[in-house]
Amino acid sequence: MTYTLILLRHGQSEWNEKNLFTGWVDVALTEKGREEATRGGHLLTEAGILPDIVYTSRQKRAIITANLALEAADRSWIDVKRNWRLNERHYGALQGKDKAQTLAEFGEEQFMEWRRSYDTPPPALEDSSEYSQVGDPRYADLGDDVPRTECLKDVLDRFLPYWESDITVDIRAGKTVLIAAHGNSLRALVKHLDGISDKDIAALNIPTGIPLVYELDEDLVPVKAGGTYLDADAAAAAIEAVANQGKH
Ligand code: DG2
Repeated sequence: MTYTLILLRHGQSEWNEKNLFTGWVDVALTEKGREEATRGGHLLTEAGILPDIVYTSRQKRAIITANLALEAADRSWIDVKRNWRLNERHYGALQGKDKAQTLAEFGEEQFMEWRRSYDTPPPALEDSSEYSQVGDPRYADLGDDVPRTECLKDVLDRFLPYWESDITVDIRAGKTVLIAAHGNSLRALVKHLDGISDKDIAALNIPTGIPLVYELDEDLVPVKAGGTYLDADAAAAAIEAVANQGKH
């Protein structure tokens, strides 16, 4: 008996296109991003892997990606659960900054430390910033605990309780679960699933809009480490592009 889990990073967002650090800023999908999401749904249909329940963050790039993919797969009717614990990593004071300019200003070592180190968060975002989520009614349940910055470890720490309390319950009930989320919230989950070390997770990148399917055994350990991208060739090229973001 195995379980099926589908991970889907949202399609290209307006700030992915502009090469800006996004984090908790709620940006829309581009037309290309919407097409990627729809294609993701078609890939699921072709593979015969149809979700029974969908989890998303509270950010519209993930929500709309899920809607478009499910519409393409004729599964718009399935139950949906949204939680801030699936949100993108809060990018702190980098939110809204250009990745290439940040690389040029601070150098590659600092840039990669902020982007990919496991436990070094970027500088905190000021509450007065236009890109702050302090006071946003969508996060009223967090009170003053809205993040001002996060490293990947922080994301894992806030994601895992929800994974245990909700998502794994649906998986163990035999439901095919779709998680539509973000580059770094999904990196945190993949680190947990595949037991990737704090050091090695720096090299893992997730492309937009291509479903990543995991078969999990009874202990929720992946049958195949790393899972399977439904379009492996497109995924390989897109992973390379994410890894090199900011460098050209
Ligand atoms: C990107 C990830 O998040 O950026 O916040 O800029 O998946 O929501 O577009 P997403 C962001 P990198 O960590 O890959 O630079």
